[in-house]
Amino acid sequence: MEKEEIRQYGLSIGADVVGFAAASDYKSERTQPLDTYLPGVKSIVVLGYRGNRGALESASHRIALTSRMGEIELGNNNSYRMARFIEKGTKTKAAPVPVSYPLDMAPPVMGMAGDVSLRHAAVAAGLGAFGRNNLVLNPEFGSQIVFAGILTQLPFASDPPVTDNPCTDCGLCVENCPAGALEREGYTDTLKCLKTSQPYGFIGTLKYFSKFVGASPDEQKALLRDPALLSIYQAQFIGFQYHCFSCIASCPVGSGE
Ligand code: B12
Ligand code: SF4
Ligand code: SF4
Repeated sequence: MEKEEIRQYGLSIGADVVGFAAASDYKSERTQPLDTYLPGVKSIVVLGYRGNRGALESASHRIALTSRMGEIELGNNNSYRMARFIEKGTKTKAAPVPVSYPLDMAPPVMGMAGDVSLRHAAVAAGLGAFGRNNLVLNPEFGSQIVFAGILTQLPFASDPPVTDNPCTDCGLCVENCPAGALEREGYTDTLKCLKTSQPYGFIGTLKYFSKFVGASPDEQKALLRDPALLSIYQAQFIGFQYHCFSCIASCPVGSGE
């Protein structure tokens, strides 16, 4: 099976960009070697899905989140389909990587790294370069793009890297981050980002229940009527709940402006 057959299949099922990385070119210090997940792995097929600009710029985080959930669902669904396509067509093994969740929640990772870093995979597959917002900027879509990956045993060489970084270093992402999580270049303060972007995620849930445990019976009754509990409940069945997309939305690259 040739690269082009896989690329065309990826585009036909809804990916906006498709790239290839040789497993030896995947370099991410904080994640495990790729053969931990697929023995005999030789390459990663990386697919990118652009978000809806209107959703991203919406004043409602629920609208923005709906686009993100679509990207994640389409991404996971298509990675499964792509792995089937490769396995059927080549009699080799292929394994889809989660677009977002599930994550390893045991120490030392504790949900702070994926099994495969899809940003590093996207860079190795020639789909973009790291910008000042620590996201990977695709030359066409900027950082308004979510990545998915499929580990394969096919010996593909990497696609040519993006050598002209689309990031202009304008600093808008840093200025517009409400958490101040991007102040230090090349580093995202993950705790600051998490508290702002997922206020009803794990940290918010822990805060709510810690308050509940220490409260008087009357305070507990009031806490049970707190809208925060409903938001926590909603986040559980959605799977997560992003309230902030500023480091993507504020970036002019790929915005069409
Ligand atoms: C865990 C996670 C988070 C955590 C921790 C983030 C982190 N520091 O890694 C939290 C919850 C904070 C988070 C936040 C966000 N995330 Co997130 N997240 C992930 C996840 C699941 C794993 C990331 C991972 O493995 N990190 C650990 C290792 C790889 O990071 P690291 O080696 O320390 O690298 C960091 C720095 O060192 C730096 N870096 C590393 N190498 C280099 C090289 C250069 C040149 C530079 C400048 C920087 C740099 O970049 C990283 C940023 O902290 C990935 C999906 C996946 N499986 O890859 C999505 C992912 C990274 N997230 C994504 C997005 C979009 C977001 C948010 C915008 C949330 C939102 N509202 O959508 C914010 C952005 C925060 C930001 N600007 O950095 C996208 C990024 C897409 C893109 N175009 O780059 C991903 C790839 C999901 C996807 N499938 O597309 N995320
Ligand atoms: S907002 Fe400006 S500095 Fe930030 S990633 Fe985009 S181009 Fe780079
Ligand atoms: S998602 Fe929001 S809080 Fe997190 S780094 Fe981006 S702008 Fe900052």
